[in-house]
Amino acid sequence: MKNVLSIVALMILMTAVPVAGQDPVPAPTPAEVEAFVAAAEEELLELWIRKERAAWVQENFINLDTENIASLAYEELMARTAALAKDATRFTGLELSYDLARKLNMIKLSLPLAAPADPSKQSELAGIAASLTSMYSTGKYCPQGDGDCKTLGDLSRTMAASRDTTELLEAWTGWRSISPPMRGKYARFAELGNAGAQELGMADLGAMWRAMYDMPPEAFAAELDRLWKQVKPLYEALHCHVRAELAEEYGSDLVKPGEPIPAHLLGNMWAQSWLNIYDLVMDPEDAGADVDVTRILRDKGVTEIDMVKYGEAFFTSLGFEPLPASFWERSLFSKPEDREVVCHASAWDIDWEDDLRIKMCIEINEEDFTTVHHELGHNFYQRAYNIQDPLYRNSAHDGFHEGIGDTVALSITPEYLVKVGLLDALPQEAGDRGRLMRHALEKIAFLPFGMVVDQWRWQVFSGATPPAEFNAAWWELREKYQGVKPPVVRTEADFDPGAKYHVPANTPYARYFMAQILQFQFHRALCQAAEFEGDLHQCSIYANDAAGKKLRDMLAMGASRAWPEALYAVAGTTKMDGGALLDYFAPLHEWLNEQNKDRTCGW
Ligand code: X8Z
Ligand code: ZN
Repeated sequence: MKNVLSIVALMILMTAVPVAGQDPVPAPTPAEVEAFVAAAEEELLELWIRKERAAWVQENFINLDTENIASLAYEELMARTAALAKDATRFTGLELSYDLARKLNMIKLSLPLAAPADPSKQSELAGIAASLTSMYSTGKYCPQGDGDCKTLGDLSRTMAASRDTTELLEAWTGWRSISPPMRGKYARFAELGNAGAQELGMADLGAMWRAMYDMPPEAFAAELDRLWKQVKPLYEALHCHVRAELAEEYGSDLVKPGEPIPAHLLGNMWAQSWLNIYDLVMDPEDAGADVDVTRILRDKGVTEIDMVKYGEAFFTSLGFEPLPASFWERSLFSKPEDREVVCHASAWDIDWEDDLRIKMCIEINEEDFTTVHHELGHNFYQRAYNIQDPLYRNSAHDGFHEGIGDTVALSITPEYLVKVGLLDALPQEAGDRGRLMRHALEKIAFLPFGMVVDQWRWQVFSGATPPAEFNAAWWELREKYQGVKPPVVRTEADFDPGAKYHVPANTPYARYFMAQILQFQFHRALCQAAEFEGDLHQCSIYANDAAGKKLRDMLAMGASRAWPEALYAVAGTTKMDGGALLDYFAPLHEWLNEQNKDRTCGW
């Protein structure tokens, strides 16, 4: 500390030393830094709100004009953010309070994209960003030209329900017909985004994303590797079992032992959740009490809005205030027939205070019931931290934001369903392997995909993967991490990463991997606070005051402290750890190992 002080004192002295013919430039005072940060926060807040309104309209009414308006708002925000971040370098080396130093750093990292100073490049970059989102969201597969076109929703329903490999293959390749036109734009996007990040002193845009975690970028990459290694044996056990069951269904000519699984057979467009092939991988005799939430919702006649009401009621049972009336008036819950919208689910806080909304094309099924809770988790987090200064109105890190609603959804147990009247009585059968398997197909299957998306983008942004290798690099990673392979030959005429929302939308993805790990840590800690005794997967924190208070306190911290402190507040540890997830799935893991004992696993 002493050294730092003397270096700082020296620097202040040096800047104040008069140079012949020049006026001395006095070092900024702490009061000046404070005034700079306050003004920056005020300005940014206004620009965030303006950009958010424009984006809301664009995503609810996609057309050329709304795209233009949204692009302009984003351009302005990017330009001012970069200018403020550069201006803030004047204060580098000064001894500052914790909050001032933290906020100055946050200005630089407040967006997932940085624009270069050149205004023509700023507008080009904002324009590409807006058009990529629109291309994805209006993308359709039109087998006979323009006539009978299929949306992502249509194709996803085929991926989920069909067991006909010809149909599955057509849906899979059909959706990927939307992304080749994005390829050139994406290459330029990476170039411009990198230039912007470099002007802010980062190695590239990927390094800028990795700098958002209160640790050096390299340490963050190592953290992810560490966590992935921790949970990988469970993924491999699930993969092994699922591959064997798929070989039973489709034959071992198509699903070969010891090889990656063809990606069109897993019930999901990106093979990121395998919930939809539950019936193929779990025999009813092995399942025990299997609670099929999709069937329950449909049998009970639950509507889209009812699903959201159940979600809200869970949060209010934990002591959160109900959602404001404006949430119900302004949200989008169902896919409109008359216009193009971004159907990919999202949560909004338009005024950074309490103008909360979700935008989602809800379908009545278990996956969307979980997603409703996921989105509401964002909204309740947003409102909890609205007491903070603008730069602190964010989650501890982005994995926290993604993990809160999922944590709550882990408490959707059979006991909970009985309590809220969705289930008439607890199932009679012993054991609940079926429910654990459903969760594993959603959450364990997801883990390697959660790694792949940003491993790919980091390589692209660093230049390790040039445009000529975009698609090959994508499939190398998909095979390495997920053990899946494309069902037909792919070439560099394809651009398969562009067929996943977060790539054209430029949403970082490592957050979802971390959320899968963190939600089990949160769940275990909150169940401990609730003094629950028993298997972790049977715990529900519904209506528990102690768990609710713990959760509310952490959410209210926002981004005001480094994330390990927020984690400590809820889980009593400063490290992300896959142990809770392994704990939760331990009974299933054991069963999978038993099933796999005479099988050859791996790929
Ligand atoms: O994008 C989402 C949310 C919105 S933040 C619906 N998720 C990822 C995805 O769909 O790929 C949630 C799980 C992973
Ligand atoms: Zn989310």
